Amino acid sequence: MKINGKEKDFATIIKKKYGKGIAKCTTKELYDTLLETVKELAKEKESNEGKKKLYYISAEFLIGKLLSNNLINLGIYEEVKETLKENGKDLADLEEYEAEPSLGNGGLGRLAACFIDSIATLGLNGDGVGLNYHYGLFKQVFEKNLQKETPNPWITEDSWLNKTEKTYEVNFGGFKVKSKLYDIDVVGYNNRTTKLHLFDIDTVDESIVGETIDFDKEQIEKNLTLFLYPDDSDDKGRLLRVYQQYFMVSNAAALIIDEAVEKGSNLHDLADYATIQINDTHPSMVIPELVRQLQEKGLLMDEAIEIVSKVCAYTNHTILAEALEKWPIAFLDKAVPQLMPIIRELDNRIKGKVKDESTYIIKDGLVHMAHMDIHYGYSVNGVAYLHTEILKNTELNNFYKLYPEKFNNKTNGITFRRWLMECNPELSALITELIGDGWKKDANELEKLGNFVNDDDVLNKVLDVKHQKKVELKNYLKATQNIDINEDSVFDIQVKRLHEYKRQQMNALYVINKYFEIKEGKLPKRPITVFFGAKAAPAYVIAKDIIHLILCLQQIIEKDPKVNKYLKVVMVENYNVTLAEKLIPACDISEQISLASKEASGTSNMKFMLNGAITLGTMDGANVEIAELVGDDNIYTFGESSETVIKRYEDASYVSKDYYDEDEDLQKAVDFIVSKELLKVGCKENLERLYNELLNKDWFMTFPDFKDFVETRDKVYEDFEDRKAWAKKMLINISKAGFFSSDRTIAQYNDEIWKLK
Ligand code: Z15
Repeated sequence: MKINGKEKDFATIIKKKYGKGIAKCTTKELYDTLLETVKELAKEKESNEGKKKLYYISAEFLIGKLLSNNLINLGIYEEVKETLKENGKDLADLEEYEAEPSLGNGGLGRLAACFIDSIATLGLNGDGVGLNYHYGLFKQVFEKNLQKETPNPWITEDSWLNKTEKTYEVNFGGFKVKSKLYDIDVVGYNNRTTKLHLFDIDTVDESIVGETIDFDKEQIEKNLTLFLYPDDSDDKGRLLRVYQQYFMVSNAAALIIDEAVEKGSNLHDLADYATIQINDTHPSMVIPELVRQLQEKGLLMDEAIEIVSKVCAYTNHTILAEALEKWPIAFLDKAVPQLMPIIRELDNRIKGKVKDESTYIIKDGLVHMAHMDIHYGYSVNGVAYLHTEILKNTELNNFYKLYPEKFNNKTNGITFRRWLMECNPELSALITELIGDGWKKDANELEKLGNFVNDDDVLNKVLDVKHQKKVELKNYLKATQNIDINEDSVFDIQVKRLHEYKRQQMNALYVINKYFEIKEGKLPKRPITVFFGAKAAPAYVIAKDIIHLILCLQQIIEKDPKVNKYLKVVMVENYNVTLAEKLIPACDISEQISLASKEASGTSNMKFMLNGAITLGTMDGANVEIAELVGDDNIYTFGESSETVIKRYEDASYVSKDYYDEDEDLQKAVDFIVSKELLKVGCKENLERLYNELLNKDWFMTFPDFKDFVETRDKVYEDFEDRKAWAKKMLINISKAGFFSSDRTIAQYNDEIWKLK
């Protein structure tokens, strides 16, 4: 590898630094040195310095560990791995040593991370802007079959953060703070870099955090960037969150103005220098804040608003009402009083010209952030075809009627560097052996794999790779969580945040049903391992009850000698990006079972498909596009359509009890939640609450889909036994995954929204 133009090898660097060979170094010494080396290498790479720049503002960037990812993108992964191996060291140990920065909750945060990887790789002039949370998301531990949350520090002395000199003053109601900017260099797979800007303040006090994640919410100077708000698609809204969001966007706006002026902007032409992508409503206050800062620089309100409307674009990631932020005026008056007059002005202008009151920004004492984004942004996009259609025709129909030209779709994508090359080098090597390595730069080339669907030798190799990844997962879970797994069982996996709309509870009902079948002597042809991985928001009671149910089932089935040979439930602890990278390549069946219309896109569905898992899913989110691409023979879909579901909500006609009364198997499964057996290992309060919730409400309609789910899933297990036919499905899925590269998504954002050179 080259550093500052000179050829240097890792062994020489180590020798110079520690006066000893690689073999004699500790993991920490090796890791620190590689970190430094990669940082230096990243600095040498060029970034795009074009006139117009994209600022992707997001409250979350779930970047995951960075060492191996950076080595791959720098093109020195193999070289480093080999050098370590020659000296009796394993890169995997260094990977384990690295702390995972959990600066995101789930899909939305991980999407932002994939996007900056693709922005760098495509060589676009675009940066990420967010917050430097000291603890990120909580660490999940299980105790007595319940989720406990503990703090998860990730910033070590030598981290990927580079301290910069940038600092801004941010005013809150009654006090002000000084920001500090930390940058992470994002290395593209193409000799290009870009930056992730994470703002922080010096006064944050980690010592106010104890064993739990509770802390004094009042002392803003001390806690502003301590934690990532741990809710996902279920925003309960809190004052601290407003402080965080304003801190983020005020810094972002100042940075944007600074950089534009530095490049020669007179601010009247700001739209030629900057475009902002607002990631969900969390950064929406950037609209009034940018107006405010432009006024401070001497622009008049009219022009400031006009400019901001040419700069800001909004992405919607959900139709769940509780995730569309609406802040009480009182919150904003207290935290950011300087913004309220501007927001009122923005609202009055709409009230002056738009009749449809449902689109107003301020209603009943609440500020509707998405409404502000749509009126004052130049683009509104959804994240999958179906999702965008639902926005246009249902959820945001009143806005669509006002501004049809603003609405567009950008189906999500994932970076194949992390989600194939890094997590599955074996499959990557097989693909390259078959079609060359053009797919690494152009994911559409994966289509060429279609030529091998009748090649028995290739099909066997595909199965071999899958088997190897299953063995690796088995060993990893044994070493890290002391879990025993049968690698010859079918690996059926549902990993994602715990939310009722994602319906982990329906998966659990399936497990109960299977448990009964086995007890009655109806044995599956092959043992089944059902994996779950999920964190629940700490305040989301029912979600935690569902975790409790799954952990209780795990225990009961484990202890049942009649059943445990055929069925195993594994709820992995602390599901995160690192675990995703181990689970996904090992998966046979990808569970994507959200209630149709509710999952905006999903992105794990794409990662699983890319790694040769077959989807068992509803016609929801991006599953619809997966089905379209692979065809009916290569995906298993079930359940009611989004139209049926939407209608059912509209006429409020759903009564869960009716389904329960009709279906004996369903009844048995639901009743088991409060059976003697379960109450022996679980908590009465949690289990009864969950039981009642399902029986009396079942808001996400698991009962109507239950029968179809059971039948379809059983068919999947049956089909799995025809190994050749299954391998063919796997290969077709991999070959059709190219569309889901985030390089494609980002190219579309650029062509149709940002228009950067
Ligand atoms: C989140 O992870 C998503 C949406 C949200 O509104 C929030 Cl607050 C968090 C997810 C969607 O649930 C998922 O379907 C989508 O794939 C992902 O964003 C990225 O668009």
